[in-house]
Amino acid sequence: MDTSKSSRVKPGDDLDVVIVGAGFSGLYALYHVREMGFSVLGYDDGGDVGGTWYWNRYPGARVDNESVEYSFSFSPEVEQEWSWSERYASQPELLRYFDFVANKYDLRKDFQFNTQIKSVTFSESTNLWTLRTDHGDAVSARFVILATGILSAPKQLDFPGLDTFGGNSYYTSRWPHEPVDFSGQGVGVIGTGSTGVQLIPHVAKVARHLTVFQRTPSYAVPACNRPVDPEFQDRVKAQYAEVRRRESLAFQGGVIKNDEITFGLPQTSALSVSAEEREAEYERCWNSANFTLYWSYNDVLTDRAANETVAEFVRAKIRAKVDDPAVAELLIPTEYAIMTKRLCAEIGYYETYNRDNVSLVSVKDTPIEAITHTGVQVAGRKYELDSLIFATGFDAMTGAVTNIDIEGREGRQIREEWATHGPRTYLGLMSNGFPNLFYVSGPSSPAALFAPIMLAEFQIRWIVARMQEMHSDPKRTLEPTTAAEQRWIEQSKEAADRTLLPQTDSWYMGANIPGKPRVIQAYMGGFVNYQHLCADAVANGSKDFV
Ligand code: N01
Repeated sequence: MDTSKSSRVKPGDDLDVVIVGAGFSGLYALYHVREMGFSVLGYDDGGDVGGTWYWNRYPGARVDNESVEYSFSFSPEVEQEWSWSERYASQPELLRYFDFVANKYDLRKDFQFNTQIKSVTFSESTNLWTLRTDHGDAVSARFVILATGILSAPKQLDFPGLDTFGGNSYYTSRWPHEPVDFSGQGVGVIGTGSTGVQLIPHVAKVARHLTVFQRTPSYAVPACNRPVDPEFQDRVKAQYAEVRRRESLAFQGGVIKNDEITFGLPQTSALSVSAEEREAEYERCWNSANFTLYWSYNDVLTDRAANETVAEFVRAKIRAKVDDPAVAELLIPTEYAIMTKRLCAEIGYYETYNRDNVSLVSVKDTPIEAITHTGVQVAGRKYELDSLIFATGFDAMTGAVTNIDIEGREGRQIREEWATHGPRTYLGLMSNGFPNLFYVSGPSSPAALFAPIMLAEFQIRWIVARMQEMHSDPKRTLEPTTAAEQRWIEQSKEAADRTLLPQTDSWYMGANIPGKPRVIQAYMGGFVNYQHLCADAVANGSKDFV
């Protein structure tokens, strides 16, 4: 592979492409765009590559997709040269991986770090976008790729007295780079989603006392992490292209059960088998890989009764792990279907509540009243804390886009257009009124519900192919019609309505952010379908695009 290609950028040049974000999407976008001969610059407000893994460096952070799948497929060299040490890579190992790829292809030289893009404005006279940074400078480009991530804009908090806390405050999504030592401290954690579930056992081991403030309990299953079996890794490497091919044909990503690579959906209903057979299957899933319950039976995400059989299985597991029955009941979700919020992968999470130095405070019926100078106040009681950790989630899917002032044709603003009825995109890739501006893992794409890196690679290839088609004619622009957009919104809703997801308040539905329109934020029709639809969109170009 020729790594010497560099973009042809000189100061003041109009660029072909600007990429926002240096996570896995931005890295591959820059690589691919550069390979195709476009001039390109990338920006990231982080200090280095890594995106989500640059920011979320809290203790216990690790991916919950198999490492051998959560990796780039574009480079057979990287596939062969890199070896994973853990089945579900930890955040430090993931950063080492992205560093390895960035070095191998010299990607950093075309990224500007510690730079936030504040506004992106389209000129109808030049057909160029102007991007302004928080340093006050600007750059112009014909194409913009927003590789800004689905879970990168932290949820804004409005606890009364938030700024009055006199101890140390930590946000998991902006964790310090230097080690944090909680030993001897009274620590509070707000939030028990995937992040809290990973973090809490680590803090409990060192804190003098840990108080967990839980509003909604999560369903968490064993992470089933372990060192990668070298023989298994060799087997994957020997057939990587085939593994990726089969994964791309799977509905919602691949499944590796007990180091067996299996893809595809189960054909059996949970309600069609005996209770004993079902229990045995759930037990096998429970012990094999973190998310295999999703693939146990074909109706666990679509039929409430089938779903309830999984939920009851997990509830019994939680009861068995937690010594104090009253604490166990607080930790057991009863009000929503399992897997309609993202399932959490845990390592020692439930056992943490058996420790003498850990207490659980439910803030469901009695919300946090205030953050005070000395701690947190709930139902009139003051919890004194030295440190307070916020694991409170993200303005998922749309937040990273709407945080930028994006102005398209006729002064149209993305933030305003999405404020009332939710995001409007075609295929999660583009929006009407915003020509030549592309999203990777954008709102209403299968992101969040499919192997993230594979989806990003697919979308970036689609985007770059469109840019190539337009390259020879500088006047050409591309944007979807409003009709195509509307059809996509309806298709995404129909796909979601076939599942139980819309019944639960989750970030999939935008429901974790007060005031955000409650609509499905992701396409649930499966990746195979999605690939066909993206191909059809091109074939129907004259119909779906302006
Ligand atoms: O965020 P979340 P997350 N008062 O939104 C609580 C991915 N991820 O960062 O549910 C009190 O899930 C909130 O309570 P409630 C993964 O896709 C992956 O944990 O709104 N509590 C909830 O408990 C995941 O789904 C990995 O009632 C408040 C928590 O904060 C996604 O990121 C690891 C509150 C937020 O949970 C997001 O996970 C980590 C308030 N005012 C993350 N506001 C892996 O790969 C919020 N909360 C393993």
